[in-house]
Amino acid sequence: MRGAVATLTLNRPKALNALSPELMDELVAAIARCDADESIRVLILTGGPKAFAAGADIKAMSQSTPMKMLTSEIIAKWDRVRDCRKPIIAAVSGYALGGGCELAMMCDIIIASDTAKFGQPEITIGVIPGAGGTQRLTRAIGPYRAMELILTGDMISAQEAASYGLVSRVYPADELMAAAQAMAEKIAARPPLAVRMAKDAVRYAAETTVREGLEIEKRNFYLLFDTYDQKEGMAAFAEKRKPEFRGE
Ligand code: CO8
Repeated sequence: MRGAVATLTLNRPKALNALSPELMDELVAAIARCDADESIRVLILTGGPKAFAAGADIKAMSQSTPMKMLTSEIIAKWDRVRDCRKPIIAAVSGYALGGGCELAMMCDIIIASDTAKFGQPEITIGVIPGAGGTQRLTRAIGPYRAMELILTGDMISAQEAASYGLVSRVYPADELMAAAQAMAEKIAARPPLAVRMAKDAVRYAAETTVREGLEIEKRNFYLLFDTYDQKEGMAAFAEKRKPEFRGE
C-alpha cells in the first residue's frame, strides 16, 4: 500500500497466473478487506510481466461437472470483484485471456503496457466465456468486434484494445505501474463519496437501461448535496482556493 492506494498482485507466474479457485478466493477476500479498510481509496490489480492472467485454471476445471460448478458457486464468487465500492484499476502486462480478460473487465479502468494481449480463447477449448466475457466485452467494444474475438478466439494487442475502447491508455512496460499509481493517487485525492457515487452510476450505465441509469445518476447527484465535500468543493471553487476534502 502507498498513500491511499492498495496494489494487489496476482502471483502464480509458473501457470501464467491461471485463476484457480484458490487464487480467486484469495483475491476476492483481499478485495473485500481493501473495500472495508477506510485508509484505502483506490485499488490497483496487476499481474506479472508475462501474464496478467491467462484465464481460469483449465487443469483445475477440466474434470468439473455442471452441478459441481453450480454448488461451489465457482463463477458467482468472481462477481464479488464487481461488488467492490472503491475504484479498481487493472494494470495489464502480457496475457489477459479468457477469465483474465474478464477479470480485467470487472475492474473500472483498464490500462496496459505495450506487451499486453487480450482475448477470449475459450472457444478453442470447447467452451465459451463464462465470467462476463460475452456481455462486458460486447458492451465495451461493440457486438461485431466482440463476436469476432469470441468466435475466433484470436488475441488483440494493447494498441488494438485501446483503439477499440477496452483499454484507456497504453504505456511502455517499465512505466505501467508508475502510471497506474499516479492515476490511482489522482482518484484517491478526489472526494471519496463522490468517487463512490460516480462509480456506482457509471456501473449502472453498463448494466441496466438508460432510463434506470439516469434515475440512479440523479439520485446519486442529489445525495452528494448531503456531504461536507460538496459544500467544501463548491465553496473552494468560489473562493479560488484548493478544496480540503474530508470524505464526509
Ligand atoms: N490454466 C492452467 N494452466 C495454464 C493456463 C490456464 N489457463 N495458461 C497457461 N497455463 C500453464 C501452462 O499449462 C504451462 O504450465 P506447465 O509449464 O506446467 O506446462 C504454463 O502455464 C506456461 O504456459 P505455456 O507453456 O502454454 O506458455 P506459452 O508462452 O507457450 O503460451 C499462452 C502462453 C498462449 C497464454 C498459453 O499458455 C495458453 O494458451 N493458455 C491458455 C489460454 C486460455 O485458453 N485461456 C482461457 C481459459 S478458459 C477460461 O478462462 C474460462 C473462464 C470462465 C469463468 C471461470 C470459471 C471458473
